[in-house]
This record gives sequence, structure tokens and C-alpha cells, in this order.
Amino acid sequence: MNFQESIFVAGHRGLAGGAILRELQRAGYGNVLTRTRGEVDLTDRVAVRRFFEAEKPRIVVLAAAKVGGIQANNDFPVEFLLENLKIQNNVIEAAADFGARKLLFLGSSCIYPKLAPQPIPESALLSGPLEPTNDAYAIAKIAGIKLCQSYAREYGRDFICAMPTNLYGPGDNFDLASSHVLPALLRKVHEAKSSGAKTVVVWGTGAPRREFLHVDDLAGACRFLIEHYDSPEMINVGCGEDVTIRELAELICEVVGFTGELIFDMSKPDGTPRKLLDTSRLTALGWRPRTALREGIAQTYAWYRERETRGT
Ligand code: GFB
Repeated sequence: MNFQESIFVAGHRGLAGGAILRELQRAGYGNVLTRTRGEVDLTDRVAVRRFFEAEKPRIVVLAAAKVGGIQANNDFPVEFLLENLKIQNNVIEAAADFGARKLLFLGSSCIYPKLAPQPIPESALLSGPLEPTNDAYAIAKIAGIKLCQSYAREYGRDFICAMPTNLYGPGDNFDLASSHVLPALLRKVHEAKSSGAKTVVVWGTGAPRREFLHVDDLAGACRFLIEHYDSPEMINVGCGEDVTIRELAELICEVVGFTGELIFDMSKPDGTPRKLLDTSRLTALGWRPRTALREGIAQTYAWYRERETRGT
């Protein structure tokens, strides 16, 4: 690996992109490029092409996306579809046109059918209907995968795609209307403990199963793939274990030290019943995650409290 090659991390202020930036810097990459939205709006094709023409990054990590939890996805399908299509079309096309030698596109486990076999192999893509609460986002991500694979097939480009499972960790979004379940429950349980409340509301039945990967593990996997993977076959990134939402909520209560009651609000959607990725393609290459769920939640909680103290 040439550590002086330029790498553009698109989306470095997000959960995944921020962790990938830290990972690359820790590993000694000396020429990592980033741009804020104010500097280069990735939904703006002209701005993106101007940036690529000037900088000609050799490697591109496409971690920029409009993301959100089940409610945000359900309420704003137009924004999730349009914004993601624009970002990925602009960045992938510019990477191809201005000489990037490699591109890593980050998808999502929600690209797979609602009732896919568990654990979900990469081959389950497009084998059945999607989960309706996030089908717009999933369609955008599937289009991104197909664009990368098409560049590989038609033009021989080394554009690879990784499919992460549900992510969490420092830098996550804790806004209750738009966040994913883990940061939402961490915040709700913390606030209940702080205010002396006796109950915490959990959306849905508590029965759906989800797999949670610490974002630093995702970042490690991304670096591993940039350095060792060049197949157009997409590759799942997960930790290999899932829990029910009830179990997750109970674990969060333990970590936070909240002894009150969980109330399940059945008026909220459950979404996909189960989403556990088959990661055998990645583990066969020798990569393993490091962070156990309890430890990762405790570390994320410490980060959240520190941020709260700082008032940022
Ligand atoms: O993490 P989450 O919002 O998204 O919700 P998905 C996972 C499960 O947790 C659902 C339940 O069954 C929710 O009903 N849940 C319980 C909660 N309490 C809460 C809460 O307070 N907040 C939230 N947000 N959920 C997303 C997709 O699906 O996963 C995205 O919408 C993306 O497109 C992402 O793929 C990884 O796992 O259901």
C-alpha cells in the first residue's frame, strides 16, 4: 500500500465516514482528503466534478449518504431516494472520469428482501420484495451497487461495494425523531435515569432482531477491503450475532444503570423481523470484528455523556 496516495473520504462528518477517517489516519495514510458540505455539496454535480478535476483522488471512500432510522425512512422516502441517488451518481461518475484507481461504496443491510434467509448471504440481493419502511433508501443503495458493478464489468474499474449491518458508536445521531434504535434508546434511558422517570418507551413489539456493529469495526473492515479486496461481488460487513430489540433495551438499561420499566409502543412499526448478515465471505479473507456489544454500548454511552457535559 502506498500511504501517500490521495484518499477522498466522502461523508467524513457522519458516523461511518468519521470512523473511516480516524482509521486511515491511525494507519498512517498521509494524504486523506475531506470536504464539508459547505465546501463541496455532493448533491451538486458541477461542484463534485470541479472538486474531482482539481484533486483527482486516487482512492474514493463513498460514506456520504442521507441516513436515518425507521421513522425518518418511513416519513421521507422522497428525500432518502433522491438525495442518495444524487450523491452516489455524482461521486461514482466523477471518480471514474477523473482517474480514481479504486472506489469503496457503502451500502446497507436493508437492500436485502424483508424475508431473506438468515443469516443473509450476498446472493439474496433482488430475490424478493423489500421492507416497505425503507424501500426508497434501499432502492437508492441498490442502484449504487449496480453502478459500481457496471463500471467494473463495462470498464474494468476497481469499484467495490461493502454492505454494513446496523452501525452504532461515537458520532452517532441521537435525535429521537431521526435516529436509529441504539442511540435513541441510549438517550431515552439516560434521560429517564437522570429525571427519575419510572418508564422508558420502546417502539414496536421488541421482537425484531437486529445485528449491531461498532463503527470502529466497520472502519477497520473498510480499510481491510481497500487494501485487500478488488472483486465486483459485494461483501457483507457484520459481527455475526443479533439480539432482539427487547434484549438491546435491557442491555442498555444495565449499562446506564436504569432499573425502571420498559413500555412497548405497538403503534410504532417493527420493520424487518430479522436482519442478520452472513459474513462468511469477509471472514474467509481473515477479517474479524473486535468490539463486543456491551463494551461498545458502554463506550458510546461514555462518549455521549462527555458530549453532554461539553454541551456540544
Ligand atoms: O434502528 P431502526 O430505526 O431501523 O429500528 P431499522 C430498529 C428497530 O428498533 C425497529 C425499534 O423495530 C424499531 O421499531 N425501536 C424501538 C426503535 N425503539 C426505537 C426508538 O426509540 N427509535 C428507533 N429508531 N427505533 C433502518 C432503516 O431500519 O436500518 C435504514 O430504516 C437503515 O434504512 C438502517 O437500513 C440500518 O433497523 O428497522
